[in-house]
Amino acid sequence: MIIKTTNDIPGSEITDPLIFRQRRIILKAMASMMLTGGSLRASWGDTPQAIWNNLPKSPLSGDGLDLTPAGHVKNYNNYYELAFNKEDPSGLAQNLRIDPWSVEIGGEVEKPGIYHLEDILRQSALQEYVYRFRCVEAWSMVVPWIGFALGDLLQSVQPLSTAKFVKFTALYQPDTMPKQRSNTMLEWPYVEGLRIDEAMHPLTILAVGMYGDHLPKQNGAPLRLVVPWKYGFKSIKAIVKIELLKRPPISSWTKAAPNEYGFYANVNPAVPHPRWSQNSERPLGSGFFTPRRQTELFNGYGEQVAYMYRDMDLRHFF
Ligand SMILES: Nc1nc2c(c(=O)[nH]1)N[C@H]1C(S)=C(S)[C@@H](COP(=O)(O)O)O[C@H]1N2
Ligand SMILES: [Mo]
Repeated sequence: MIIKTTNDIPGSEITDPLIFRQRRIILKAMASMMLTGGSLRASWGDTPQAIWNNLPKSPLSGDGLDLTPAGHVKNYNNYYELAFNKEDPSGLAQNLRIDPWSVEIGGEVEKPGIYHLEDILRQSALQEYVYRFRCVEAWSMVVPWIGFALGDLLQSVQPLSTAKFVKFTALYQPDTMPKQRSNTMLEWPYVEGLRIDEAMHPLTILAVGMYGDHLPKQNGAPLRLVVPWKYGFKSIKAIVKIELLKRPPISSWTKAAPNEYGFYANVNPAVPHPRWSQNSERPLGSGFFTPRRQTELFNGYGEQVAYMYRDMDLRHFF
């Protein structure tokens, strides 16, 4: 797969016509909102519902995947800033303040800055991406995310040749996040990282929605990472900062338990977690008698991503 890395190709030349058309729809809607909405600055949260319902489906979406019922995805969450239990974040997350939202982008880039989410969205080609998602705890789901390629955002700030890794930092808001307030569970804020080629890979997206609507707060609103071939903890929620770095960042989970949660965290059924097998998984919403699903290497995305790891020993690189 060829990944464009040059900065000198104008966006219009590399943008597929469908995406271009859809970008115009959003621009038009944003413009009319600013004229009629009464507020001077359109907030990203005001994006009309019609836009979310009619997005083009990314060709990267898996064929014939059975979507996990939305209710399961919205009510069974890992959000350790909020709670240890998976049933609690859907309620607790409603206290988070997420609008207005901006993302600080810096480090080894030509154009560092603080970017408002509405400006990021205005220049982004939103699409629906249907991906499998596999938590390291051996449950899994299939989610129709709405988002855009992280690589497009990174290209727009013009990475320097010294940018080898990307560090992501999540929201720190202790007055609304109980585990940050009590300073327990992990070191806060939540931090994750990718190698630059992983971050630029077309499968890697920033999601702002799912199931034809805005992202629920408990699923990482307003902006979260989705890296479908890696264990779920890499897909950091509520991103406030993106830094391009020369050296690998240390993620929160690696810091907490380096022998259990490595930097790469590529899904691999042959490498057990020290405390459980990764050989199979429980699809969310499946009945008691439904057989577990066999976990796939790179969560089934090997054809697209295996080339990035061809020099690594797959038995040990977790
Ligand atoms: N900020 C933040 N991001 C996070 C987490 C978290 O605790 N905090 N949990 C991770 C884990 S372990 C998983 S499996 C997924 C769960 O995403 P979901 O709740 O949307 O299913 O979010 C990931 N991103
Ligand atoms: Mo997870």
